[in-house]
Amino acid sequence: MTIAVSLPADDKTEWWCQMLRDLMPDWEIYPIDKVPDPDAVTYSVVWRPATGAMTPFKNLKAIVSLGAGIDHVLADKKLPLDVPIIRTVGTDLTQRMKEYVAMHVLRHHRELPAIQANQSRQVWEQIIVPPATERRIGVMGLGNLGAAAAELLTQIGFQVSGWSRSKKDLPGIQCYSGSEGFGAFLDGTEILVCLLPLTESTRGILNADTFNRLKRGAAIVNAARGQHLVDSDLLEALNSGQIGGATLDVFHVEPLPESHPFWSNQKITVTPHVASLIDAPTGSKIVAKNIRTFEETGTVADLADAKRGY
Ligand code: NDP
Ligand code: OXD
Repeated sequence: MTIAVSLPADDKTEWWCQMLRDLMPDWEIYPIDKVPDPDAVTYSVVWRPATGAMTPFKNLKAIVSLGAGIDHVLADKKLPLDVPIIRTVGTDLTQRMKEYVAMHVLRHHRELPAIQANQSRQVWEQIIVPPATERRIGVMGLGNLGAAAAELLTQIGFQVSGWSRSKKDLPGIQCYSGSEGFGAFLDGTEILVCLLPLTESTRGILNADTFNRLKRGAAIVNAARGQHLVDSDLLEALNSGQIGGATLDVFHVEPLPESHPFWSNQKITVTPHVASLIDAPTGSKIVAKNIRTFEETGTVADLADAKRGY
């Protein structure tokens, strides 16, 4: 009945431990480096655990990812692959992502970066944009987050296409699937939103070939993982004008290094992996519920598939 908690920052680890202790008084909950008896650990709760961090725990029943993505767990090549991984998802996470996507799609749609640049030079230029009903948005990934964001975009009035691994049928959304549907999905897209999980099939998917199929001047919103994007291809596409602007929330290295060219590129908006952060008070309730349910039934709805990678 012991839970080991591991986040990159000690203060955050302690914060999550305290939240979980309040909700699970019958459990022993320790920061991973303070666990007194590794054999007693049956669950670990982790965000970006160190390589080999799970190795001492021989009796793990499940690993809880403190996030929707599990790539940060699978990145550990010493991970015991037979241990189930539970995702931490929920209405808060979805709501926050919907807000982020709507805000940045609307920003690109209404040319706000150009208007702000004009303001800084005291230029009064009325930029006329088409109504949302004439703007084509493509959402990559139609899971919890992508489907919800795509639905909200249709409610605003955009023409929305979505792309997933398996075929979907979502009201008001033109759905494409698989590698065979990718080209048609991209053709004519003016704002491309990435909400894919990071897997070997999706790594580097935001690359020059993808950009070249979009409408000239298209915008990119990447709120998924930095490794989806080929950074140099984006910089080139921004220089050539094939891509008009980008909003990036996630990066190959986080925090984004000071010397990275994205910081100073006028066509890029950098946000510090905040599209949809789970806060400990809300997230700990989901984690506690999932651990209890898993303990009682041996499964939960939010189980990831490690073989599939998400
Ligand atoms: P889900 O697992 O619910 O959905 C993933 C979607 O991607 C599914 O529709 C899936 O298809 C599709 N997909 C997976 N692989 C492929 C592929 N090879 N080709 C086409 N489609 C594919 O994930 P979530 O919506 O919960 O989260 C998505 C990602 O968002 C997370 O993995 C994480 O990386 C990122 N994220 C970022 C946050 C941030 O703050 N920036 C916050 C939370 C998440 P199918 O439906 O057929 O399985
Ligand atoms: C997640 C994230 O995967 O915050 O939940 O990136």
